[in-house]
Amino acid sequence: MAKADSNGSGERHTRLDVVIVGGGLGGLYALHRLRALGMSVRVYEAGSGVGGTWFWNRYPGARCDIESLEYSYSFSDELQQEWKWPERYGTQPQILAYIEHVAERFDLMRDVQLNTRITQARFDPDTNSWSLRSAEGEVITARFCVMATGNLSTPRVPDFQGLERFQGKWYHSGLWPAEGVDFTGLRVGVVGTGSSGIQMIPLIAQQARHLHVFQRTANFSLPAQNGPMQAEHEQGYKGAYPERREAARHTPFGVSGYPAPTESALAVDAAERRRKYEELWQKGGSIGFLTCYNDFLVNEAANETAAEFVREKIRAIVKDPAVARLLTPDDHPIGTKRLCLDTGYYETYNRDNVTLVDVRTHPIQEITERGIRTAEREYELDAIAFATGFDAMTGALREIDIRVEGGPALADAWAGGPQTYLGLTVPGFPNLFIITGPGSPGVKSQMIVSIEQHVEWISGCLDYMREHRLSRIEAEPEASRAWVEHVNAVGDSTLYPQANSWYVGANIPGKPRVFMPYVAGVGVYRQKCAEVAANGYEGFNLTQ
Ligand code: NA7
Repeated sequence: MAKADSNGSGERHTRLDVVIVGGGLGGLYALHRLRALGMSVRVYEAGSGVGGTWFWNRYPGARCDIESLEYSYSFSDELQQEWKWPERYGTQPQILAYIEHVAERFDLMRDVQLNTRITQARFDPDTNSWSLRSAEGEVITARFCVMATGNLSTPRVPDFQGLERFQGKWYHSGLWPAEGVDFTGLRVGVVGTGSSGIQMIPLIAQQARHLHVFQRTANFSLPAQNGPMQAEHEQGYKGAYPERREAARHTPFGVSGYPAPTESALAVDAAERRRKYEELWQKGGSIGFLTCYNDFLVNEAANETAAEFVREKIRAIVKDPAVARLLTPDDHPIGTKRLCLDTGYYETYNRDNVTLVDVRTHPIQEITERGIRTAEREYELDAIAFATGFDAMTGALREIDIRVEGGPALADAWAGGPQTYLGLTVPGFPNLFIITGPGSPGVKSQMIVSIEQHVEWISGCLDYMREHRLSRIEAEPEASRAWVEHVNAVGDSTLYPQANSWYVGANIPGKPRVFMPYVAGVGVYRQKCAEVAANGYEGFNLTQ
């Protein structure tokens, strides 16, 4: 049981075995698993509801790019059998409804505290425990701290001069008003053409009087081929769920039906490749492309065959050749940035009320009272939607002042890039766990597969520690150094680092350029984590 009392200063003080920061898919499952160990556990969540990413990203068109039958928890067969997904790809409201259902079904909310933003975490080496402080003044003490703070939870509006002067309304995709925004009849500007921009642009175009899209870098997008859930497909899937889920755990991206490819794109002739790409295009989704050939993400010539196929599609869809040219990506291999999925994205540029503005050639200089001024001219707007991304992967952790009493802050320890062991723990920061952190496959996988694997590994570790009467676990600096080196070596053997993506922190000025995810695949990674545990937590110092 959690114990709460009030110390002399009137501060609320709570004592727990495990404190979890973040009430998204990771934090909620951690609560469920760790509570089952009989530990006192509580989730602290900044939002007024659970759901994390799916709570905040309420922009029009927000939708998962992994099929809903895959992008769901696998830990309860009753849950996965009973839940009905209405569409092939879940929308934000559908996924949020699912998460809320899970929270209710497993009675999680009694140990979730909403509207509480953790700002500080201190480890006391004398007591081997963490003390967390919330912005609201609460102090929470716990032996273990699990950071389930998310990878895309620190929205970033670029530091444009003059934003405060703008007379219209502005929004960020990751902080969208819960009541929605009606753009009917308005002159709207969307800044950014990543996944969020590509999802919102077709829908905003349908409402706005005129939409200006401010694009710095053209992005590859594939058709989602979304649609209502087909009963037969659902039945087949659910009938094979246990096998599918198990198979998914051993694939590169954690998605069943897409095992590791064995053939080179260059080993087949052009006609055969085209046939395959066309089939994948018609089928919809991105994982098919990412796993179609074994050199898609490691060999430029192989990658170029698919990139050119998609460029041809863009040229065929977009009627104005000048606009098509601007929309055609040419600065990064396909798949090295998040490969977007869309519904009618390129077609949207054939509308009379949509204008593409090239802010690579003429960058945005300032926001004015009336709109956006680029190096070329001013655009008058009533509303601006920033789809400019996040301080990804490390942003939420760097925002909390995490440190061992008297030691450096995690943000400083990571000034040159994140240092983790297995992406789960940090040398110099005992009893701290991160879910789907940098150095793990997290963001390069079906997130829930990775979340479940991380949470289960952590709960196995805490159970082991309890059984062996251990109170402190800390990654050895040498093990972490070797892990980071390995993560980098795997990253460098691929084409990923070539792209200026949020995977390398390129969208945040001053952020060190480090390719952060571990991309050897979730299957390889799972095995590595299991081996570490089986070998008595190799690479960790465990003490009483
Ligand atoms: P992303 O993928 O980081 O995209 C951000 C977009 O905003 C991208 O097109 C950027 O252009 C653009 N951007 C950022 N700063 C500027 C400035 N200063 N001027 C013009 N354009 C700018 O974020 P998303 O929210 O779309 O997606 C994040 C993830 O969420 C996604 O990958 C999925 O996993 C879900 P750039 O490419 O940097 O030139």
